[in-house]
Amino acid sequence: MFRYQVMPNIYTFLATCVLIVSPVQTAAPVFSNPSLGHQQTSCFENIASSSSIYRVSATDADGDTVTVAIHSQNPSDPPFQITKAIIGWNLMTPSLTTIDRETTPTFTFVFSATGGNDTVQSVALTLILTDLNDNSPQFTAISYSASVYDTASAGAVILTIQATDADVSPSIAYRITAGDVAGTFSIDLNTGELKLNTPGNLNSASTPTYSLTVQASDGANTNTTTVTIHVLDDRCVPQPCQNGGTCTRNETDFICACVSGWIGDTCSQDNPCIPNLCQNGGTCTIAGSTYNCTCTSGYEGLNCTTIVTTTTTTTTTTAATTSITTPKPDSQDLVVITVVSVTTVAVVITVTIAILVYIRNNKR
Ligand SMILES: [Ca+2]
Ligand SMILES: [Ca+2]
Ligand SMILES: [Ca+2]
Repeated sequence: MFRYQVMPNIYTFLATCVLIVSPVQTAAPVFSNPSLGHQQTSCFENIASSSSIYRVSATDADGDTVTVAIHSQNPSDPPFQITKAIIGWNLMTPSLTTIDRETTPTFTFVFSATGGNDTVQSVALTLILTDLNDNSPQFTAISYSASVYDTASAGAVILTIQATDADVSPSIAYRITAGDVAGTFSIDLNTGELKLNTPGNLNSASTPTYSLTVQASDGANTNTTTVTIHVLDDRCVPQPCQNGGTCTRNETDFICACVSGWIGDTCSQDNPCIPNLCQNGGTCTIAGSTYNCTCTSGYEGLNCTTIVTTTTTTTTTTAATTSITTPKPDSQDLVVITVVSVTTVAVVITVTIAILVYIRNNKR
């Protein structure tokens, strides 16, 4: 409170002035677009660059000039633009490239508005790109290959060919466009299952391979691939396995699984081990067209029927022991043995002569 005395001699004027000092009150800009509850917009992908796709609106109650900018963009690339329009501001697509839904299906923006000394940010705006059918179907392999036996039945699925499409909800149709003049094969329009259509056409000798061209179409765009089909001779037809054997085929050969009692590549050979002729627990082993027995302990012989005796074993052991323990006679021993032997022979001869003389004398 201040008092000023202007004319003290004439009259006293008491003026009371009340000064209230307060900050200047200005209104901040307000966004009307986007606003809470209205935070989504859309546009087609591939729209021309620098196209206006959304109107941003913000006002300032003070009448200050409002400037709008993109505060943030996610993802940040490619960068969108914003330009002043007669009314409001236009969000513009990037100037150097078109936007692709398959690369970035959505963008999110936050705008800023500056009026006077105030700057505010808008609520987030989501831009959704609307799909266009701008991609061709892509096969899951560069080419395909499969085999079919010449005995396969009609309708047999040889392989399934698949293609994908980057666009939303693609509907892909499959067709054979080349390589099947006789209609030997067919392909399911929707699933891509390649099937045998006419089995009678298959001949591994005359037509060992087919090369088909298969097309995938999304209604607007197409792509093709090559499918090679190898026709195989079914080695199990006619049945090569005899005597109830089961045939299993592969691409170049067959294998027979024989029933009990039969062996050989085609189960035509009698199994010499069935019945097992090895007695007393002996093990039978096939040896060509005959067999060998591996006997259990205590048995021997072709069929393990001979009992290995203990005597035989003892004798053998004794002989072996003798052979090992008896020392060889040295030269002195040999002289003694020789003298004894000569003496013995002399005595025998003398006795023999005496007996012969006695017999002769008695005969007389
Ligand atoms: Ca696209
Ligand atoms: Ca698309
Ligand atoms: Ca497509």
